[in-house]
Amino acid sequence: MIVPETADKIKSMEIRGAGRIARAVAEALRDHALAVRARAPGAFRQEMERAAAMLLATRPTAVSLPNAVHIVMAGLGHAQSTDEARAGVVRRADEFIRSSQNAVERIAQFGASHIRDGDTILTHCNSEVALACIIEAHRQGKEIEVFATEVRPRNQGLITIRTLNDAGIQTNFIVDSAVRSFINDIDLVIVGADAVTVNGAVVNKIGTAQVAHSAREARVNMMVAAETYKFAPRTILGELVRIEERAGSEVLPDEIARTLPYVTVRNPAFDVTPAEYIDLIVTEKGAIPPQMAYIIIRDYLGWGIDEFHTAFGPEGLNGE
Ligand code: RUB
Repeated sequence: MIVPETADKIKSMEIRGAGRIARAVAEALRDHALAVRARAPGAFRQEMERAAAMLLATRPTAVSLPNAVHIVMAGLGHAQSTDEARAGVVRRADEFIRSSQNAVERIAQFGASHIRDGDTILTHCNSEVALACIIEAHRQGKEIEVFATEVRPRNQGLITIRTLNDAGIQTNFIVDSAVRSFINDIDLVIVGADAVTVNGAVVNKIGTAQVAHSAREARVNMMVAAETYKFAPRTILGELVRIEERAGSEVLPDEIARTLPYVTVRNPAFDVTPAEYIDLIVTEKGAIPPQMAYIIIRDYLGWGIDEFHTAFGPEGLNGE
């Protein structure tokens, strides 16, 4: 029952962060393909599509999730037998997971070269790939210091400071609203992304746009670390990225909310930072200005979901 379990863990945020969600989904589809008993290829496909739909319904914003699902499901291809279809899914899932891990490593290298010895870096939320850049710079012997935000309401900042502490990196933990007070001490902001749209806007954890605004005002560079599978192909077709709004109880306990009949708690989990606030997006294909997002979608993801399957080609993710 790996698919319902994975879906529940993504919904409850036990599994969270766009890259980790994408790999968990690929793993769940692979294990499901191995477990499905259906004999006829049609029935097998139906079972896989049901599983994919369950995973897709978990969280709406991180585009890495539908991208991973489409990449893995393309393994079904035009298989003539269940065995062939199963093998296709398993191969695509393994390729995706491997290629996602490689992408994080490559971005860490590229991203670290944008960090100078002596830099103070600010990061918001908990991004595996943003932290990989910071940790790689530290590993290269650069003396760096980090400011990490708390990230209300789910406190992902706690995961970030533990990771930085374990790496032996000097870190300052601040509340989200303290960013403006410290921005003049910062040399570089590094965040991750849940989605990058065709016009180079970056969707990331709520508060990112405020951080970007402060950084722009203080002339501090803002770098986004994002694998190519976080670019949203359907934004080329005019589709908007849906911003998840989570339960108000994450912000204000129900027992208090109940006593305040005129108060509505709003809890959007993500916001949108426009391209003009972002200096650089570091992908595994290299660093690009946000205005080049279209090229990444066109060259590495295909034009839209329909072309998506073929664009990745039989060799797997990004033709690698
Ligand atoms: C996580 C978040 C992260 C991106 C990138 O939000 O906004 O910055 O997903 O993360 P949530 P990564 O905690 O709501 O999932 O670089 O790890 O993919």
